Amino acid sequence: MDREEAVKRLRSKLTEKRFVHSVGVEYTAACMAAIYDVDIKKARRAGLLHDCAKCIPTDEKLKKAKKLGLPVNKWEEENPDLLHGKLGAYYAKAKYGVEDEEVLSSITYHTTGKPAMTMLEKIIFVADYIEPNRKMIKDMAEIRKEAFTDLDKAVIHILKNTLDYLKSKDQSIDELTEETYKYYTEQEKN
Ligand code: DGI
Ligand code: FE
Ligand code: FE
Repeated sequence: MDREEAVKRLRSKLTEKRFVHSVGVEYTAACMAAIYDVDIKKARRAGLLHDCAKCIPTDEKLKKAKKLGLPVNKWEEENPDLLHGKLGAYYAKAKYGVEDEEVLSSITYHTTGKPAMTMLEKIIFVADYIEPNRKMIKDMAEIRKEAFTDLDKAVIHILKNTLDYLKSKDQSIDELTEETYKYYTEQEKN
């Protein structure tokens, strides 16, 4: 599917705000791909589509994931919005014709990250957080600079701030978010 067609479909599935965010991630990921020698087309496609399942109502996310036979863990059961990555990858393939496995996995893991991410997976994880339409939350200016100078540092910084935020709100934390943080902080020491 070409971009125009994907955009048309995406517009009908997302709120205006979420669509604008998605295009922001598309272009931010493209810039980062240029810096880090990653395929720009793949970065754009993953960035554009990463939240394609975000606007499905929460309870429907859980129903659809189960119906499709996607694995649902206890954190996702408790907080089905976490499923928009897995569901997004499913729709990217089924409805937007994405076949590239790395694009699909970048969509799957864009919220939690995962240990040993590929460059593209890291780029989508970071671009999602820093794209220009995002609010200036804590450390944003610093994280934006790290994104273009030291990608792993940006990954760790984002995970740290996300974990702090979730803990301050007493929200349950997906094991994978915690594992990703551990993996990258351990790795930084070596
Ligand atoms: O979909 P976006 O808003 O663009 O960004 P996202 O997919 O990174 O989702 C952001 C939200 O996900 C934010 O409110 C923090 C939350 N989040 C990230 N990791 C976890 C999490 N929420 C819970 N409960 N547990 C997590 O491990
Ligand atoms: Fe998301
Ligand atoms: Fe997003």
